[in-house]
Amino acid sequence: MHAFLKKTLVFIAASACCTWATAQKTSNSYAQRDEAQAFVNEVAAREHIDRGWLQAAVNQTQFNARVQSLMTPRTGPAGVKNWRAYRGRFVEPIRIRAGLRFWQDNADTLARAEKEFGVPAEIIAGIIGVETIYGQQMGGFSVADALATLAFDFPSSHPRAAERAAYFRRELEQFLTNAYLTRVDPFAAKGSYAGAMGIPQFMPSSWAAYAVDYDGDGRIDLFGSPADAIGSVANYFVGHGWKRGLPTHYRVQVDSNPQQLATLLAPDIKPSFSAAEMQANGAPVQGDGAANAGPLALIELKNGSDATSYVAGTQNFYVVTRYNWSSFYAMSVIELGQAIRQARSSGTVPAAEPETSAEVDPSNAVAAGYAAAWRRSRQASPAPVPSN
Ligand SMILES: [Ca+2]
Repeated sequence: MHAFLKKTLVFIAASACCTWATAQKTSNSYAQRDEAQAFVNEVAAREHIDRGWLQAAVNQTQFNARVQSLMTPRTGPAGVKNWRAYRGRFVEPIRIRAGLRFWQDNADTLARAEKEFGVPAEIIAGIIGVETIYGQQMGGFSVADALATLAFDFPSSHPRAAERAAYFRRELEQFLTNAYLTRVDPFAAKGSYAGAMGIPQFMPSSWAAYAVDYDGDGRIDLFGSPADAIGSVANYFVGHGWKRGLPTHYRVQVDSNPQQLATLLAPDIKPSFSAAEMQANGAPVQGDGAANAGPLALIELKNGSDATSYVAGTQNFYVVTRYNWSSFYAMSVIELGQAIRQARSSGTVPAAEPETSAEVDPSNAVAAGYAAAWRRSRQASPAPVPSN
């Protein structure tokens, strides 16, 4: 049966007997949804994309219940935050070995990016390792369907549902615009359930703003070109304020009283204190950090029932969190990159057997997906949300 006729018949049959909600369940297409058609009218009015093409593309998008479910906040008590457990999922032998290979295969490009953008190779390698294990796990969701689902059916139980839906409508518009302008089939793109794509898991807006052709073949390919991924990650960091030569963090000794600690933790991951102010609040920064000129943040890394770890994060630590607004995420990126660099310089390759089952345990895959989702939801939002 012709697809349009089939959809129409399903729609009519459902409307005849039941509510609209039933019709939604019967047909997953957005072709008859008011929100989707309003989106077409709104985007077409901006005239950077042909209306007929846009209409056809939006009409082909389908609701994906799994995308909606994965984005739905879980109920129940939050688990105890544990930095060491989180770290163990990312700074582990499988990722370090894959990172060594990636660095070896792309050493010239990483060195060029470090020189041109000022972003260390180990930070770039850390990001790409945490995101996709160097392109091994780029996601299998239809990006068009995922973005349409989150634009038109964002889970209403989310505390910022309206804001998030608006964000995903903008991402859907950008995704379709990118596809239209580059003449690619929007339904060929696969990615995370939040619509992040390729080796560095870029959202469409990041792709449009920061992706670069870094292998010089005249096109940007974040799915197939490690060089384009490397240049794009470095450019993303520069675009978010990366400072060449500045460490991401320093060691800090914390002897603060509860009031001082509350003062230092109030701005969360936003660098807000001079080294002198840190010291005055009972948290002297160690080593070179004592002479750091820029603002610092006291980064709290809870370890379950064990003693909390702290570091003094710089502007560059904050920039890493622009990829994912989470101190756990940023520290994992930094420490994975360090582990790869150390293995590379010492020639010590970690054992093949992982210490954890991060790569085979589906619950960890979901957790990693959540980390990515939080990144997306935080990336576009200035509203403060708790970090890990
Ligand atoms: Ca390229």
